[in-house]
Amino acid sequence: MSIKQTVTLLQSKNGICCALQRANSWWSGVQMGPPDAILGVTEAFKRDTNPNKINLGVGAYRDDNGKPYVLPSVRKAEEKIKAKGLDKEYAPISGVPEFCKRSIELALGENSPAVKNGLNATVQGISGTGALRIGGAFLNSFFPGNKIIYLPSPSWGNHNPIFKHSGLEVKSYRYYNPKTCGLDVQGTLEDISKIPEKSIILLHACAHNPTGVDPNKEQWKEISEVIKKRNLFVFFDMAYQGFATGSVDNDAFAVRYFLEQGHNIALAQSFAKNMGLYGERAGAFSIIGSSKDEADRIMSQIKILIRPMYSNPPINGARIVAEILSDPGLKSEWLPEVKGMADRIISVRNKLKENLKKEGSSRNWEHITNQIGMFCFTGMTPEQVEKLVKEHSVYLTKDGRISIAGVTSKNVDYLARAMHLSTK
Ligand code: CBA
Repeated sequence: MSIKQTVTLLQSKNGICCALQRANSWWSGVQMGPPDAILGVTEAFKRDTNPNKINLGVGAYRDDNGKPYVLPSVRKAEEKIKAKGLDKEYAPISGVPEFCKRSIELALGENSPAVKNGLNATVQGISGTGALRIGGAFLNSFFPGNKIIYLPSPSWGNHNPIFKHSGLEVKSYRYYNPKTCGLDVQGTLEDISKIPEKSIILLHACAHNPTGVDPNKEQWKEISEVIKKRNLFVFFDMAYQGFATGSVDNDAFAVRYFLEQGHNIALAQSFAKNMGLYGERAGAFSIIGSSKDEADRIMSQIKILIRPMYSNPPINGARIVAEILSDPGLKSEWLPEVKGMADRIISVRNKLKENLKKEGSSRNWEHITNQIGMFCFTGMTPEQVEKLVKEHSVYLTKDGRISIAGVTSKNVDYLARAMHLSTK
């Protein structure tokens, strides 16, 4: 065998060539990053071999058998779209037009004066995350006040990186009271009243993530008042319309009320949860301007921002949403499906609380049923969370948040026992 042949053999057998390349790599300075605080939980769950394991990390709805749920209205919409034999051409930069129209109508209501007068600049986003990111880019380029966004404390873990990545400065205001596991309304109002005028404030429209704590209508009114006094610009994140109360209209209360009160808002929407379109990445970003002409100018600039980021969005999920929202028959099938998901979550909250009592837990678990939406912020300490994960294979985020949507009538007993054993 010649030397050349031997080297080739060694290269292919032992990967020597690769080893040499690695030693001289451009990337030897790249450090290993930490796993994502939420999606990393799913990775750890998948590695666990315990047959009783439960994944309550990511906010993804499961049916009562713990299986992902594809909504029947979505299946029907897919059939109808297939029958149309549509092409696969690019969408416009701003997305599928019917999707954008129907999304903003769902958020603001079909009779919304803002929609009727064409005050909205609405574009399709890569689900809720992409919609927030477009919003961040627009605000960073054009917001005429302080380029600081104030987030509730705590907020969804991805808000901070999204807005930092957009170039905005990120600060926070008090929101959650760990003593009551409820809203710190005094703290919220006090902190907002101290935010420098002409800054940006982010509000979760409903089903606050991670706390499951929403202001009631009166509290929303107080929040609107103080925000108006401080002349702040409101960015609503509405990732769970329908998931909190089961009604898409009730859940849009805050957004609609703020508009009525004269706030000019930005809005990020997601159809991941309320249509179960997680991987389809269908979302929308809107700015409500003060005239049609202003909305047109805003739209032109948002398109200029989108074009170098991803050119134009994916069409499939947007077509499904448009089909459901524009067909009255399909829409009337979808609405009870959303309510069904919200109701299952509410019933499982009750079961979990009852079972904790049955297990003999002396802790106050009232917040499990007082909180709303996909998540329960349990109030468990990091040590208790670690116990739950290590000793019982119940996976959740380190802050003690559990996705109630992953609890079922089959695993609720096991979960209650595990929570009791980890917290007593
Ligand atoms: N805003 C909020 C408040 C959210 O909770 C989420 C999803 C999004 C974005 C926006 P999407 O881009 O998929 O439309 O959602 N948050 C999670 O449910 C999860 O999907 C969660 O478990 O926190 C995530 O990506 O972290």
